[in-house]
Amino acid sequence: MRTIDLRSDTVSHPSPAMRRAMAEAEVGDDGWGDDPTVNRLQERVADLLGKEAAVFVPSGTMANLASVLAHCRRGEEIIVGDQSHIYLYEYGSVSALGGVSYRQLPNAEDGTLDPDMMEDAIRPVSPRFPRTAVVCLENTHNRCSGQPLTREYTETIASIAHERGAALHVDGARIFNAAVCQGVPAAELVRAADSLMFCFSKGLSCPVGSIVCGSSEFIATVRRMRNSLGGGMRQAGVLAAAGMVALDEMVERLADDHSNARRLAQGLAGIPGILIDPATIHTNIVIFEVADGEPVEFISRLREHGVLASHTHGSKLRMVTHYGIEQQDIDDALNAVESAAREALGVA
Ligand code: TLP
Repeated sequence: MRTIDLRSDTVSHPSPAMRRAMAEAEVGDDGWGDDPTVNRLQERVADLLGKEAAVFVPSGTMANLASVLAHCRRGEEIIVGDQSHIYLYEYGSVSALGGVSYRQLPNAEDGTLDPDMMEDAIRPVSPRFPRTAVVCLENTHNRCSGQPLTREYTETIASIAHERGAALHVDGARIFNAAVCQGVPAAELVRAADSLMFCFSKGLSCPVGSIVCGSSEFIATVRRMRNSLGGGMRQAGVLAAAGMVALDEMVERLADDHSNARRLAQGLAGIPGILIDPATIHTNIVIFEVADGEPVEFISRLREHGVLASHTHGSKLRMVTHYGIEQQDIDDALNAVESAAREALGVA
């Protein structure tokens, strides 16, 4: 039985064209700035996202951490959503390693932060208060069912932040999902942001790598931070080559992941014992609840039926569509959920 792995889009494998490009990549020592493929990828991405410069980093976690460290000095503060990846899943690294504190605001179900609350939360300049150095948004929002943020919303938050002396960073791990689903170029979505990162290793299906974009001065600092975190790489062109292919062939196909996610959500909504509002699913992340069920137990039952899902929090489970998952896999996954629900919940 084939396993249908919907735990994350991080489980996606590189395409045949990526593997070929990786094998043939022109490389050099990136520590010396000599890797031509890394350099080409950085220039291409900066151009594509409408920023002056970009730097290739090993992971999304390091991309966010190096960005925050570049924006903040010790004792300063960042504003994050209480459901954000930076706050929940990045090991407290900005405070552990940077002496930076987190100020959390509640994320609405659509992944936004309330602009008025945000305005109040940015501290006035005072010798007593920590300086609020940066506000962080997440687009799409992982814990909020992959909800995309609009260009207008991002601009509103940016203008409040800038007026009060704070920068705006976008954790755009899945920014191309947000762009494709709204039919807006990614550059438009982040025009107002001072910095952003996105991941090559999620929906874009590369084996490794993320990238940070911003002004040339900011990126020079991020590069130093990356290196100080041990993230400097040598012949990283083998990884950047996959990123180049991803930009050519993996962006537009995200629309297939979105329609598979909608099909999954609609199917789940029809299964007794499963709770989900399919209208909230716009990109590739599907979060649902198992009524009266033990989510962890439900996940092991699903595994017996050949489907892998992940537990997010409370009674919530997550399934993520990605390259390699076809419409038939979605239909098979729905059959598996139906069987697991019947067994686990005693639903007829
Ligand atoms: N998200 C992963 C992990 O939490 C395991 C996932 O499966 O969704 N920002 C956002 C919004 C993310 O979703 C992730 C990873 C990251 C940052 C961090 O990227 P990596 O895993 O490359 O460090």
